Amino acid sequence: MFGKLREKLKAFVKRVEENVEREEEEAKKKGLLDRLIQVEIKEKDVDEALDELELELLEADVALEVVDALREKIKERLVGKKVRIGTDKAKVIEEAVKEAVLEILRPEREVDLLEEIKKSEKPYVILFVGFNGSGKTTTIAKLAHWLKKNGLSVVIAASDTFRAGAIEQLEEHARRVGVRVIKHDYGADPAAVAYDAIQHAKARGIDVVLIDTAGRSETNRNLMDEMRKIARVTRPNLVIFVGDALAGNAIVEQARQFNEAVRIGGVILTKLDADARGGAALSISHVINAPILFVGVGQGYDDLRPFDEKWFIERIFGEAEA
Ligand SMILES: Nc1nc2c(ncn2[C@@H]2O[C@H](COP(=O)(O)OP(=O)(O)O)[C@@H](O)[C@H]2O)c(=O)[nH]1
Ligand SMILES: [Mg+2]
Repeated sequence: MFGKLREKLKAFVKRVEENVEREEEEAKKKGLLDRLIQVEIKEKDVDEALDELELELLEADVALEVVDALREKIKERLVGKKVRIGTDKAKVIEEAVKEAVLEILRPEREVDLLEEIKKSEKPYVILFVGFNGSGKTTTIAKLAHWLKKNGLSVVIAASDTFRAGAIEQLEEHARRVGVRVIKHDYGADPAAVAYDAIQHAKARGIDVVLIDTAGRSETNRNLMDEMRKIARVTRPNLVIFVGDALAGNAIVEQARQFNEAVRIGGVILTKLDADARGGAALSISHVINAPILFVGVGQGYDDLRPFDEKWFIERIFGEAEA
């Protein structure tokens, strides 16, 4: 997981460390070391290393604006920093990089989903959006399972009325996690299905409605228009964008599009168990200004992990192999 990002950031730390060590050597040669107890990290020690890092991050699927922001933040922290002679320079440099990454990841708004659901009027409605194959239906089953484990009742709206087999696939997942599905026939209006599910939940005091949607639309209707209509009819408490981490930078663009149509409040990234790069995870919340709520780390119903920045940082910089 995130192997590439890990490798590149570590390589950057090493390059800067070498430069700072060279500064120390030069000071020694000039006989300055007696009086010197610390070396200062200079702009030239980081600039070239940052140029290289920039390219590598783009290769690792980090979005351009995030690369720029990261560059600024790392530079801000490193240039002018004084490192005591004989201390572990790599550690000091790594700390600066970690802080910069944390700042990129930390959302402006934290969302505590269980808290929000508990304090909201019933039912709490979550609309799931994302392209075909991104993992929406699987993720809905996982989330339903997680919500049930946390003592909440759930109903699912089968609003993907377009893709062949979508309703049966959802019903099978729902059966396995023990949750009811509200459905119409294929070709039905997805907004009407979602509306019925909400009425059903209201009538029975169900806590949460999860709305599954199609990732592609009929040729005569635009996907974004369809999402707008569902949102208009159902007034969801939360719109979750589900993105396939393997699609890399493309999902950042997808999220941007959906975000313009229906304001995204949270992100779930799937298939992180197979993600070699990690750039999308680093980029997405910064770009659309919404937190990553969970990550999918496998195909089982328990393979949904609440996301937090510290866990991500540990995958990147920690001892545990990513
Ligand atoms: N390895 C892995 N596969 C996943 C994950 N989430 C979803 N998938 C798989 O991705 C495929 C598409 O998922 P689906 O839920 O049908 O996507 P949808 O079209 O957005 O509804 C399925 O084969 C899922 O099993 C995950 O976290 N890890
Ligand atoms: Mg689906």
